[in-house]
Amino acid sequence: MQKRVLAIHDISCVGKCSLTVALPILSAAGLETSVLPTAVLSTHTGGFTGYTFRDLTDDILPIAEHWKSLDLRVDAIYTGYLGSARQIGLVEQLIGMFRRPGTVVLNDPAMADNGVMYTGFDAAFAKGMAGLCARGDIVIPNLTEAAFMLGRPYTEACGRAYIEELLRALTAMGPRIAVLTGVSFEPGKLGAAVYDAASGKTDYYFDERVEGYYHGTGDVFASAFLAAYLNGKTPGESIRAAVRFTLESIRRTRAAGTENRYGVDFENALPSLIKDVKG
Ligand code: PXL
Repeated sequence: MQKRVLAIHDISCVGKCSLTVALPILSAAGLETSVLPTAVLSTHTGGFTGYTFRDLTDDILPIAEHWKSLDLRVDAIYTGYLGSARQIGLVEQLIGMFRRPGTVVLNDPAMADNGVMYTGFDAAFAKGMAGLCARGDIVIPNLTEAAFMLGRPYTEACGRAYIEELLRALTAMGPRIAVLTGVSFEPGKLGAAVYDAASGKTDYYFDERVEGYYHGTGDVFASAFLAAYLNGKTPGESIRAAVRFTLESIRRTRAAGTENRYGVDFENALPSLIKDVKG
């Protein structure tokens, strides 16, 4: 039977990220994707000013209660950018309503990058987000988000020992699988690491590093990881598919010379992702 994912992120109307990335990627991978928008913004908050922001916190429970009346079943719950600190507790409540044995709860604590919190978030939000991620099955932070959730200073230096200790500390919070993005052990190479506490296995996948900051790539990566994982790929295979897909999207964007803040051309990389996750 076709799997259903419930994706809980904002809708940034322009500037590809969050739901405008998660929905097409998961759908293309054969997954039915239901959405719960946490907020509607005219653009995302990175690299734009003057954006509108409609907070949908008060809609979360009424939406969840309607779904409950339909006896809606979900195979995975995927959370990303949340619109307010109050949403954290409400999303936890919603997960409690829809989680059954076997439901995969994946949390991307989309709140920070390059050592700084995104506009509008603070240390208290990071603490709340850590509480949400502690209850999930899979957590996918970048190095900044991982450090902030664990209450540690952010450091760019990341040797193998540091990464593996961070992965273990993340799974010690609760989730079975921790994925770290933005991992690099040598110049010119960038990738991801994954640790599965159930098997005790750590996997890495590295590819070419493209210089520059490409907006929305955390969401592209996490959506591709989930697409691969729910299609039966192992955690190691899923980070490989996600790194390759993110890199191809970035390469296409660089070649086209598009402004980074509008997001990456993941659409034209979808055929390769499908080959990787369905193959
Ligand atoms: O991709 C992360 C993200 C999602 N949603 C909104 C954002 C950001 C990052 O800045 O601003 C609204």
